[in-house]
Amino acid sequence: MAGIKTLTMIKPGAVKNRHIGAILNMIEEAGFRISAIKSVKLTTEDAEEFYAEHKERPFFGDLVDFMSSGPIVAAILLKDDAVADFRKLIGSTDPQEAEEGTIRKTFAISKSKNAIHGSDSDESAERESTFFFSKKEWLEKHP
Ligand code: 3AN
Repeated sequence: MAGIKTLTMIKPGAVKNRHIGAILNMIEEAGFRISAIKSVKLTTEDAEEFYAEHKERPFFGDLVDFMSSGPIVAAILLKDDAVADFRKLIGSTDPQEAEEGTIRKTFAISKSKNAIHGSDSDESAERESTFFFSKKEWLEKHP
Protein backbone atom coordinates (compact mmCIF):
# COMPACT_ATOMS: atom_id res chain seq x y z
CA MET A 1 0.00 0.00 0.00
CA ALA A 2 1.29 3.44 -0.91
CA GLY A 3 2.43 5.62 1.97
CA ILE A 4 0.87 8.84 3.24
CA LYS A 5 4.09 10.85 3.67
CA THR A 6 6.37 12.83 1.36
CA LEU A 7 9.19 15.31 1.93
CA THR A 8 9.42 18.58 0.06
CA MET A 9 11.98 21.35 -0.14
CA ILE A 10 11.13 24.77 -1.53
CA LYS A 11 14.49 25.49 -3.18
CA PRO A 12 16.66 28.63 -2.78
CA GLY A 13 15.49 30.33 -6.00
CA ALA A 14 11.81 30.12 -5.05
CA VAL A 15 12.55 31.29 -1.48
CA LYS A 16 14.60 34.22 -2.81
CA ASN A 17 11.78 35.19 -5.17
CA ARG A 18 9.28 35.17 -2.27
CA HIS A 19 7.19 32.26 -3.51
CA ILE A 20 7.03 30.36 -0.19
CA GLY A 21 3.47 31.47 0.58
CA ALA A 22 2.11 30.84 -2.91
CA ILE A 23 3.71 27.38 -3.08
CA LEU A 24 2.45 26.36 0.38
CA ASN A 25 -1.00 27.55 -0.67
CA MET A 26 -0.93 25.32 -3.77
CA ILE A 27 0.20 22.39 -1.60
CA GLU A 28 -2.65 22.84 0.89
CA GLU A 29 -5.23 23.48 -1.85
CA ALA A 30 -4.18 20.16 -3.41
CA GLY A 31 -5.17 18.36 -0.20
CA PHE A 32 -1.84 17.88 1.57
CA ARG A 33 -1.48 18.45 5.33
CA ILE A 34 1.73 20.15 6.46
CA SER A 35 2.89 17.89 9.31
CA ALA A 36 6.28 19.55 9.98
CA ILE A 37 7.98 22.59 8.46
CA LYS A 38 11.21 24.57 8.90
CA SER A 39 13.47 27.02 7.14
CA VAL A 40 17.08 25.78 6.90
CA LYS A 41 20.30 26.76 5.16
CA LEU A 42 22.08 23.61 3.98
CA THR A 43 25.88 23.42 4.11
CA THR A 44 27.75 21.98 1.12
CA GLU A 45 28.14 18.75 3.11
CA ASP A 46 24.40 18.63 3.91
CA ALA A 47 23.49 19.02 0.23
CA GLU A 48 26.06 16.37 -0.80
CA GLU A 49 24.55 13.96 1.73
CA PHE A 50 20.95 14.68 0.75
CA TYR A 51 21.69 14.14 -2.97
CA ALA A 52 24.31 11.36 -2.50
CA GLU A 53 22.51 9.09 -5.00
CA HIS A 54 23.31 11.65 -7.74
CA LYS A 55 27.01 12.04 -6.97
CA GLU A 56 28.18 10.51 -10.27
CA ARG A 57 25.84 12.71 -12.35
CA PRO A 58 27.38 15.60 -14.32
CA PHE A 59 25.09 18.16 -12.66
CA PHE A 60 25.95 17.08 -9.08
CA GLY A 61 28.38 19.95 -8.33
CA ASP A 62 25.99 22.61 -9.62
CA LEU A 63 23.08 20.99 -7.75
CA VAL A 64 25.00 21.01 -4.46
CA ASP A 65 26.15 24.62 -4.99
CA PHE A 66 22.60 25.76 -5.77
CA MET A 67 20.94 23.90 -2.91
CA SER A 68 23.43 25.36 -0.42
CA SER A 69 23.29 28.89 -1.90
CA GLY A 70 20.50 30.19 0.38
CA PRO A 71 17.73 29.14 2.72
CA ILE A 72 15.23 26.47 1.79
CA VAL A 73 11.93 25.44 3.37
CA ALA A 74 11.70 21.73 4.22
CA ALA A 75 8.33 20.18 5.04
CA ILE A 76 6.74 16.80 5.65
CA LEU A 77 3.41 16.48 3.84
CA LEU A 78 0.63 13.97 4.50
CA LYS A 79 -2.01 12.68 2.08
CA ASP A 80 -3.08 9.30 0.71
CA ASP A 81 -0.65 8.30 -2.08
CA ALA A 82 1.52 11.23 -1.01
CA VAL A 83 4.63 10.52 -3.13
CA ALA A 84 2.82 9.99 -6.45
CA ASP A 85 0.26 12.74 -5.93
CA PHE A 86 2.91 15.26 -4.92
CA ARG A 87 5.06 14.47 -7.97
CA LYS A 88 1.97 15.14 -10.10
CA LEU A 89 1.48 18.48 -8.33
CA ILE A 90 5.11 19.58 -8.83
CA GLY A 91 5.39 18.40 -12.46
CA SER A 92 8.38 17.28 -14.55
CA THR A 93 11.99 18.00 -13.51
CA ASP A 94 12.33 20.27 -16.56
CA PRO A 95 9.78 23.10 -16.26
CA GLN A 96 9.52 23.28 -20.06
CA GLU A 97 8.06 19.75 -19.96
CA ALA A 98 5.90 20.35 -16.86
CA GLU A 99 2.13 20.56 -17.26
CA GLU A 100 0.27 23.85 -16.87
CA GLY A 101 -0.83 24.43 -13.29
CA THR A 102 2.04 22.47 -11.74
CA ILE A 103 4.35 24.12 -9.21
CA ARG A 104 7.40 23.78 -11.43
CA LYS A 105 5.59 25.15 -14.50
CA THR A 106 4.50 28.13 -12.38
CA PHE A 107 7.67 28.88 -10.40
CA ALA A 108 10.76 27.08 -11.79
CA ILE A 109 13.55 29.15 -13.34
CA SER A 110 15.19 26.18 -15.16
CA LYS A 111 15.74 22.42 -14.91
CA SER A 112 18.47 22.89 -12.31
CA LYS A 113 16.66 25.72 -10.48
CA ASN A 114 13.28 24.03 -10.51
CA ALA A 115 11.64 25.57 -7.43
CA ILE A 116 10.75 22.44 -5.46
CA HIS A 117 11.73 18.90 -4.50
CA GLY A 118 9.44 15.92 -3.89
CA SER A 119 10.50 12.47 -2.64
CA ASP A 120 10.62 9.79 -5.37
CA SER A 121 9.52 6.80 -3.21
CA ASP A 122 8.18 5.95 0.24
CA GLU A 123 11.71 4.87 1.23
CA SER A 124 13.13 8.24 0.14
CA ALA A 125 10.31 10.04 1.97
CA GLU A 126 11.30 8.28 5.21
CA ARG A 127 15.03 8.89 4.76
CA GLU A 128 14.54 12.53 3.74
CA SER A 129 12.10 13.21 6.60
CA THR A 130 14.60 11.96 9.18
CA PHE A 131 17.32 13.99 7.41
CA PHE A 132 15.51 17.21 8.38
CA PHE A 133 13.34 16.34 11.38
CA SER A 134 13.47 14.33 14.59
CA LYS A 135 10.59 11.85 14.88
CA LYS A 136 9.16 13.99 17.71
CA GLU A 137 8.66 16.83 15.24
CA TRP A 138 6.05 15.22 13.00
CA LEU A 139 2.81 13.30 13.24
CA GLU A 140 2.28 10.29 10.96
CA LYS A 141 -1.43 11.08 11.04
CA HIS A 142 -3.00 14.48 11.20
CA PRO A 143 -5.47 15.03 14.08
P1 3AN B 1 13.39 15.18 -9.52
O1 3AN B 1 13.67 16.22 -8.44
O2 3AN B 1 12.43 15.69 -10.57
O3 3AN B 1 13.02 13.83 -8.95
P2 3AN B 1 16.05 14.09 -9.95
O4 3AN B 1 15.91 13.38 -8.63
O5 3AN B 1 16.41 13.29 -11.15
O6 3AN B 1 14.76 14.97 -10.29
O7 3AN B 1 17.17 15.19 -9.80
C1 3AN B 1 17.37 15.89 -8.61
C2 3AN B 1 17.55 17.36 -8.91
O8 3AN B 1 18.71 17.51 -9.71
C3 3AN B 1 16.43 17.97 -9.74
N1 3AN B 1 15.33 18.43 -8.95
C4 3AN B 1 17.14 19.10 -10.45
O9 3AN B 1 17.26 20.24 -9.59
C5 3AN B 1 18.53 18.54 -10.66
N2 3AN B 1 18.66 17.95 -12.00
C6 3AN B 1 18.18 16.77 -12.43
N3 3AN B 1 18.51 16.54 -13.73
C7 3AN B 1 19.23 17.63 -14.12
C8 3AN B 1 19.86 18.01 -15.33
N4 3AN B 1 19.85 17.21 -16.41
N5 3AN B 1 20.50 19.20 -15.36
C9 3AN B 1 20.55 19.99 -14.28
N6 3AN B 1 19.98 19.69 -13.10
C10 3AN B 1 19.32 18.53 -13.01
